[in-house]
This record gives sequence, C-alpha cells and structure tokens, in this order.
Amino acid sequence: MKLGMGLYKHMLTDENFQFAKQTGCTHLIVHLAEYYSKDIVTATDAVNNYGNSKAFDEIWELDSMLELKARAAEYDLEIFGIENFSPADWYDVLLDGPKKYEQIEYLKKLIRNAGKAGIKSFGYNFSLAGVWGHQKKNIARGGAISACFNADELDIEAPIPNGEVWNMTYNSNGEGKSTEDIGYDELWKRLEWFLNEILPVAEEAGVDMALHPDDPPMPFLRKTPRLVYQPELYEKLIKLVPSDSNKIEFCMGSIQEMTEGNLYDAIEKYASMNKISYVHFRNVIGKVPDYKEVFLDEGDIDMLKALRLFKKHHFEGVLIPDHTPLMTCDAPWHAGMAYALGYMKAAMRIVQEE
Ligand SMILES: [Mn+2]
Repeated sequence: MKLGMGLYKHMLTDENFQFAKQTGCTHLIVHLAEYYSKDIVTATDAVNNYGNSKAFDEIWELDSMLELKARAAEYDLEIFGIENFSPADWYDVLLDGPKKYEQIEYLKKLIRNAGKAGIKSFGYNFSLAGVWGHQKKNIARGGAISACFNADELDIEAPIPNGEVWNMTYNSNGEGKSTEDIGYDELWKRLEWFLNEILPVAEEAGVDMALHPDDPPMPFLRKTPRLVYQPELYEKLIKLVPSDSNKIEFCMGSIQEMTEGNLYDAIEKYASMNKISYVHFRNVIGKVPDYKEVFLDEGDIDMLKALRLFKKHHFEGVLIPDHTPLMTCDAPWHAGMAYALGYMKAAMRIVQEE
C-alpha cells in the first residue's frame, strides 16, 4: 500500500509537490484535463457544469509528461497515475459519434505516452452525465464545506444539452450527438468497443485502464444510463473484455453510496482478483439518493477495517484521499488534505504493523 495525493491540472506546481512530500506521500495521481480550477468543491445543476473542455492540450504530449515526471521526482514523488481524459478528446467515443475513430487513435497515443513516461495507471470514467448534481454545503463536521447529493433537491431528469457530455462543454455552439434514448445495453456496447480498442495498447504500454464507478451511483441520471452503479457491476466490466490491464479505480466513497452489496465484500472480491489499480480513500454518510461526503473519521465506513482488507489481499497500489471537506482557514483545501493524509499515514502504519 502506497500513500498518494491527487492533484488537479492547475495544482501541478512545485509548491504542491513539496506539500505532497511534506504530508508523507510517495506517489501522485495527476489530472491533466481542465476542471475544478475555479472551485474545488463545485455545485452543478441543469444550468452550471464544469466548464469548457479543451481538445488536444499540449500537456498530454510525451515531453510534457516527462517534464512533469522529472519535476515530481525532484521531491521524491512518483507519478503513479493520470486521472480522466478531457471530454473534448473523447466525446464521440462516449456518444458513438462520427469522430470516434480519430478520437480513439488519439487516446491510444495518450496511453502510449503514459507508458513511455513510466506512468502505470490511467483512471477513466465512462459516463455520459459524468459527476453531476452535487451541491456545496456546510455539511461535514463543524460546518466544513463539502459536496452532497440529494435527488429530491434537483431535477435529475434535466436532459443534457447537445455539445455537452461528462458534465463539460465540448462544443459551445450546441452541436453534437444527442444523449437521449440510449439504453444500458447500448452504453455497455460502447464501453466494450472502447476496451477492445484501448486494452491491447494499454497492455503493451504497461498501463492499467482503471474505471471509476458512477458518481453519484444512480442507475439513471439526466435521462442517461450509468454503468457501474452497484458493486457487482464491476464483475461485468472484468468479464466484458478480459485483460490484465482491465482494472478498477476503486472509489470507496462511490461504492459505499451504492444501494446494494457491501463495501468490505467489494474490497475482498476485487482485491483478491488483483483488479484494483488505485483507491480513492473517501468516506460518506448515507447512500443514493441522499448522501454527503465527510471527513475520513466521521462517515459510515470503518476506514481501518477497509485498510485491513487491502492488506489481507496484498494490495500494492496507491491510496489517495479523493476529495475532502474544506477546512475553515486560509488554506481550506490544503488543510483538508493534510488532515486526511495524516489520518491515512497513521492508519496504514497501524494496519501494516499488525
Ligand atoms: Mn472517486
């Protein structure tokens, strides 16, 4: 088990690498897609999304990845993974649109670049509605600002406008394929096509393709189906296209929010199959359709019990805090992260010494 931190694109600074080192991290998961730059805890609804997505950003070039890797190495940090494609680079793969053939070739290039840069994991979220419908409220302990979801407080059937997918805008003229009238089977078929294309490249590059579960794990959102909204649906993913590179970005928060199954059983099952690439170590109170993201030590999950199961199955990947509540001070995000990472470091030591 390795301790890591996730950093969004605008946070890939020497100062934050130093901060990661100071909190005891040895690894990083980096985001190269552009989102959360104005507001880390972002409320989205039918009117507000995560903003415009930029295609073919040069940050995805091999030289940029190597430069990032070298800068992180100056602080003894290894970049374990990249999290998420930019919607502008793969919207027609998700939408089965006319550009999917050229877009998949570009995605293959990005996976090869990651492999050449020694980056072992690529987290992705195969979703039409994406991470959507969170509200920003003072709901964590002591009134800390955090994300929450309550299906009764928003229009979960609000359709996705054309030109948007994955909760971002890829074409501000409103042109693009509709997301309506797509069934579960059709979305799984699109995922299967994507995996058949990308997994041989990922295997050769030595990169895990790690699927994040649906966040929020609703079966249907904005009139679109969702793929992994119950823990057992990961088994469907694994069987869909068998490959050593077909893996899971195991988000404990999202899995705990699911209505069926049990988080601890899911760790036992998928860790024993060696299918977990890296972990979002996050805690929550409640399940869909009503939950809130909270501090690691105030949620429904017994985080030490979970860690013991990762240890039991010899999990060797990275654990990162995912999101944390923002703490009331001059550096709300950094304080929240430092709190989470200190907790994780101590908990990992306790479990590893048992
Ligand atoms: Mn997550």
